[in-house]
Amino acid sequence: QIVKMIVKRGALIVVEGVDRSGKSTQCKKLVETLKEKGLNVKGFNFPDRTTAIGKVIDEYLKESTSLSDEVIHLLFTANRWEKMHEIKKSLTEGTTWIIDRYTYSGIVFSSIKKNMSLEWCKMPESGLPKPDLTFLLMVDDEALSQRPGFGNERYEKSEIQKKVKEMFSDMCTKEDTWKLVDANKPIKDVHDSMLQDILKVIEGVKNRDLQYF
Ligand code: T5A
Ligand code: NA
Repeated sequence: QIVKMIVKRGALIVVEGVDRSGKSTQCKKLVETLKEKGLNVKGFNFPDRTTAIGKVIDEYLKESTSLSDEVIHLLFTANRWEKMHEIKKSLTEGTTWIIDRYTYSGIVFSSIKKNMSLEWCKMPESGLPKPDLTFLLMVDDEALSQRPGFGNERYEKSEIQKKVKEMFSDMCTKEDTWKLVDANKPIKDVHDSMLQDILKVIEGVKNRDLQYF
C-alpha cells in the first residue's frame, strides 16, 4: 500500500507599498536568497501583463485605453484568479511564493476612487488564498522623490499615491499578519529584516492549512 507522504506547505508572502517603495527590488532579492538557502520558492508580480487580460490592464495603466472603474477592478481581480490554481497547487506542494502586489493593491487603488465602495471592491476577491504575511514597504515622501522611475502611468500621481499610502497604513494597523517595513533604509538592510520574518513564517505555517478571503 502506498502511504501518501505528508508534504508541508509553502508560505504565501505578499509585498505591498506605494510606487517605487522598492517592492520589486526586494522580491527579486528575497527569491534569490531563499533559493541559495535551498528552499523551494517562486516570485510573481501582479498585474501579470503577459496574459490576454493583463494586456488590457497594461493598456489601461498606460492610458491608451479607458475603462469604467468597475471593469478595470474586475480585470485586476480576474488577473489574480487566472493564476490562482497554479499558485494554490504549488503552495500545497511545498513551494513558498513571494508576490509583488496582490488583493490589497486591488482593493486600495479601486476603492479610493469616487463611488467605488470598499465592500464592493472586496467581493470578487472572496475565495482567493490569504497571505500568511504581508509586508508594507513605507518610504518618506522626501526620500521617495529622490528615487528614479516615477513614470507617467495612470496612478503615478501624487494625490493618488497619498491616498494609497494612507489606506495601506490603515490596513497595516488593523491586520495582525501585516508587517510594517522601514524601506528608507539601504536595500540590504531592508532585505535582511524581511528575510528573517519570512524564514520564521515558512517554519510556522508548515502544518497549518491555507486560509482564504
Ligand atoms: N494596481 C495593481 C491596481 O490598481 N490594482 C491591482 O490589483 C494591482 C495588482 C502597476 C499599477 O497597478 C496598480 C498599482 C500600480 O499603480 P506595478 O506594475 O507593480 O503596478 O508597479 P511598478 O510600477 O512596476 O512598480 P513600482 O513603481 O510600484 O515600484 P517598486 O517595485 O515598489 O520599486 P522598485 O523596486 O522598482 O524600485 C524603484 C527604484 O528605487 C530604487 C530602485 O533601484 C529603483 O530605481 N530603490 C531604492 N533606492 C534607495 N534605497 C532603497 N532601499 C531602494 N529600493 C529600491
Ligand atoms: Na514593481
